[in-house]
Amino acid sequence: MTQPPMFDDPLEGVDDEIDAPVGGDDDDVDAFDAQGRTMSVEEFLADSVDQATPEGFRSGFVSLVGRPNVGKSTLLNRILGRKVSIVSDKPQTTRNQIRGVLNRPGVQVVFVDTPGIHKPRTLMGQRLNDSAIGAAGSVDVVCLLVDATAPVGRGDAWVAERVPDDAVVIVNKCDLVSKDKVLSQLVRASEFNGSEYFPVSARTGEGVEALIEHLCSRMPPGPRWYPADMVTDVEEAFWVAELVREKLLAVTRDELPHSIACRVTEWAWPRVRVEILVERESQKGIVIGKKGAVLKQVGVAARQEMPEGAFLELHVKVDKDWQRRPKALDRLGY
Ligand SMILES: Nc1nc2c(ncn2[C@@H]2O[C@H](COP(=O)(O)OP(=O)(O)OP(=O)(O)O)[C@@H](O)[C@H]2O)c(=O)[nH]1
Ligand SMILES: [Mg+2]
Repeated sequence: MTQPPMFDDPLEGVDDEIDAPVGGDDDDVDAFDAQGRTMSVEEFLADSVDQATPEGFRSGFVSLVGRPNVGKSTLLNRILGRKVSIVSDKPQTTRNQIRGVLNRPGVQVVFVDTPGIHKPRTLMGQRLNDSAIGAAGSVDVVCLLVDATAPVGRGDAWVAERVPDDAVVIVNKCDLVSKDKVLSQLVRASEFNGSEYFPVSARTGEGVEALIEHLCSRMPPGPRWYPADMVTDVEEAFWVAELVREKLLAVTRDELPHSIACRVTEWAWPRVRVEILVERESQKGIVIGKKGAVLKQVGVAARQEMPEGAFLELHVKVDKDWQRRPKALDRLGY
């Protein structure tokens, strides 16, 4: 589950020390294009050349939507058996539509992981919501996830109002609660638009195969959108920046996780330079840590999930209030 899916034949690395400079520099290197922005399903379809549908082949798009932290990304990774979307216990981890491809005999399902839908407080929050709601409108099946451990409430209902009647309602994290609790959550969730209800655990995999089989059965006739060996279309540079952000989310708390953005500013494999943006000067020190300890820990953890030999350079930079600035968000692909 931890191997990044998209690196082919990584070159032998020359350095095995991680370089985690403590001082953020202020040079304004613009990250190159290959990251951040992921196409919406509509854009993808508009961009695709017409493809022939092999006799009897079926395919389609399935989006995973729900409030933040319900386990959408964990479920996507579980379905694919590969990690293609980062996960954390902080809300709003996912900030883009992330596509992952499942191939089964005679059928291809393109899953779309989406940002958690929430009450936005910043322009970024608004954009994340728009992106997630957009992904609920342009796919063959919408999966609405709710958390088995939290009260099914107004936030879930708000999301449910925005999904089609034939959505699949998924109660996730069933490993954490009793069977009775699962039942009562299913009853609560049955108030939502839903054609089917699945209790699952994305963590243990329980119930996931039944869900996959159901989703495969709902795919209409269609072409193979992606080659059979492709698990995701996420770009390498985007993925490395995401990995760094995931490791940062694991060690930060309160408002800081929301204030962090990562982007690759240089890719000369095996040397990769990732810039970590924070919103305020005071946050810079926290991300760097005492004598660079936090940055170093983050770099080591991220590198463990990259091909061997990667040389990661992490830099921290203040980009004041980037979450509220349209241009900054555009640049980051949010
Ligand atoms: N015990 C348990 N924990 C889970 C399960 N699914 C997800 N989690 C945990 O729930 C937290 C949130 O998981 P994510 O997959 O990041 O949730 P998300 O819905 O993608 O969140 P956003 O991207 O922020 O919207 C993480 O700590 C996961 O490890 C599950 O089935 N069981
Ligand atoms: Mg997520």
